[in-house]
Amino acid sequence: MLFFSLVDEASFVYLSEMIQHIEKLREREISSFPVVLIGTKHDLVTETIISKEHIHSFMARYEIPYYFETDVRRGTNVTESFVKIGELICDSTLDLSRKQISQWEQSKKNCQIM
Ligand SMILES: Nc1nc2c(ncn2[C@@H]2O[C@H](COP(=O)(O)OP(=O)(O)O)[C@@H](O)[C@H]2O)c(=O)[nH]1
Ligand SMILES: [Mg+2]
Repeated sequence: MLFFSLVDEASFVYLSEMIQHIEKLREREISSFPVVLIGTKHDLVTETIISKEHIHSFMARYEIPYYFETDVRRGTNVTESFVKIGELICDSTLDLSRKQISQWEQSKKNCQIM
């Protein structure tokens, strides 16, 4: 889960550094590495500090399909964010086990019985 504060531009800038760690994991062929982007403290936003365009271009650049704006005072989108990352983790675990099964099936074909 990648968090930044909607009222702190530096926290959004820092995401570009953080995402590099995820990019390294993605290079290891973990195709569906689960990531959810979260803008926190939505209730404190009085003026736009981080524009929607910046958020969307970050998501597009790093292929992050899910974004939530949370407000812990009201509890807005808190459960939703955790449910979504949970779903993505389940999906990617299933993907990985399917991949492993198919690799195993492949390797069986190369098996020679002497
Ligand atoms: N109003 C409001 N305050 C928040 C929210 N999230 C965190 N805070 C407050 O911000 C302060 C720091 O909280 P923390 O969870 O460490 O968030 P961080 O600032 O992102 O590190 C605490 O006083 C929290 O009560 C939010 O969504 N809305
Ligand atoms: Mg803190």
